[in-house]
Amino acid sequence: MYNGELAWIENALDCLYETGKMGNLHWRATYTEEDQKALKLLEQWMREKDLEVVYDDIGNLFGKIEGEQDRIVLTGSHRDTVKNGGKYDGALGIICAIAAAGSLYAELGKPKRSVEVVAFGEEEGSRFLSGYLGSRYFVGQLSDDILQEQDANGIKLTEAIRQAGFSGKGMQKSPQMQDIERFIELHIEQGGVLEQSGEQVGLVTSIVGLLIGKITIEGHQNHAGTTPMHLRKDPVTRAAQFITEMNQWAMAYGEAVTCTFGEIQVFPNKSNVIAGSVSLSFDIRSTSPAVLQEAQTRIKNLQQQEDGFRYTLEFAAPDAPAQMDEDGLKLLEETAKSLHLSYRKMHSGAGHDAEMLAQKIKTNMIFVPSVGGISHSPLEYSKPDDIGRGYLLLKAFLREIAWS
Ligand code: HGY
Ligand code: MN
Ligand code: MN
Repeated sequence: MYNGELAWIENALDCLYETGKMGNLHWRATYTEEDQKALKLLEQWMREKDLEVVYDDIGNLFGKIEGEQDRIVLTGSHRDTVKNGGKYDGALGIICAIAAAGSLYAELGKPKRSVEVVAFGEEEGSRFLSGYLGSRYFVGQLSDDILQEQDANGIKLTEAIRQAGFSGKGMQKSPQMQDIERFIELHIEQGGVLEQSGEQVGLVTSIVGLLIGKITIEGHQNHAGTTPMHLRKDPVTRAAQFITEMNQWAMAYGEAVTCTFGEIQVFPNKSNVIAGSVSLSFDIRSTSPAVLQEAQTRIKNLQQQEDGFRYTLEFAAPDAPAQMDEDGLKLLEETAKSLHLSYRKMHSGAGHDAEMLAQKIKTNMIFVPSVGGISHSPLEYSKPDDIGRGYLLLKAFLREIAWS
C-alpha cells in the first residue's frame, strides 16, 4: 500500500509542477490560467479518492469527507508558487493530504470527524502585495484594503477573484472556525537544519512574524554625464544606502532577524539616465513583535527626513509570529516515536498558511528536509524517502485525530 501511495505522490508532484510552466519560467500565481490548470488536476485527484469538491467564495478549494460528528479536521497547504519557484513548496502539503485522507477513507471508511483537504490560494503574495490571501479569508481577516490591492497590471484582487469565476466576499462556504478541531500542514522545511542535523522530520513549534511592503523613493531624473555628483538627487544611491543601513541593523540581531530586499525596480532604468525613482520591496522577519515594530519605525522614519527625496510607503497586512498547538505537538512527538522516526522540534523562518490559521484554530506543521536547504528556486528538492516519512507521520496523525 505505502509504496503505491508514495509513487502516486511523486507522480502528482510532477504533474502539478507542469501546470505552472510558462515557457522556460515556472510561476503559478493565483487566479491565472496556470492556477485553473492546477485546480482541475486537484479536483480530479480529490474526486478519484471520493472527496467531495467544494470552493469557498474566493476560490479556496476543499476536498471533504463527511464524518459521524460535525467536527472538522483540516489539512492541506497552498497551491500557488513564487515566480521561478520549485516543485514542493505548498504542493507537497496538498498532495500528501489528498493521498493520506483518501487512503484512510478507503482503508477505514467513514471518519469520526469530518476531514477537509484544503488548497489555499495566493499564500506567496507573488501577485498581490499581501500574501496568505486564501488562509486570511478563511480566518475572516481579508480586509477591504487588501481586496483593493492591485497586481503589476493594475488588476484589483476583487476583479481577479471574479474573473476567475468566484463571487469574492460574501457568505463563506468554508467551514466556520468553531467547527474545526485542528489544522495540520505538511511542508518542506525550506532551510538546511534537518539536513545538517540528520533528523528525519521537523515538528514546528513557532512560525516567524513578517513585515512586508514596498518603498518608492523619488529623486531628480537627469543626465548621467552633465550632472555633477554633488548636485544629484539619485534615488538609486539613496536606496543602496538604506539597504546597507537595514542590513547592518539586521546583522546586529544575528539569527533573530532576517531582512531581504528582493525586488528593486529603477525608473526609467537606462544606463545614461540618473533615475527618477526606485521602488524596492522589503521582507523583514522575526519571532519578536518588538523587533518587527522597530523595523517598521525605521522605515516610517524615512518620511521624516528633509533630504530632498520623496518617499512613498506601502505596508502589506501584518503577519504576527505564531505558536503551534502544544497538544498537537505532543501527539506528533508520540506518533513520530511510534513510527521510529527521528524528529526535531523547530522554529519556521518561512511564513505559512498555518500562521494565519493558528490565530483561530489549534494548528501544527510537519517539516520534511530540503536538500541543500534550498527553496523558492527551481533547485528545490526533497528526497522520496524523506517525503515518505513525512507522509507516514501525517497519515498516522490524521488517523489519530479523525478516525479514532
Ligand atoms: O515567504 C515565505 O516564507 C512563504 O513561502 N510565503
Ligand atoms: Mn513559499
Ligand atoms: Mn509554502
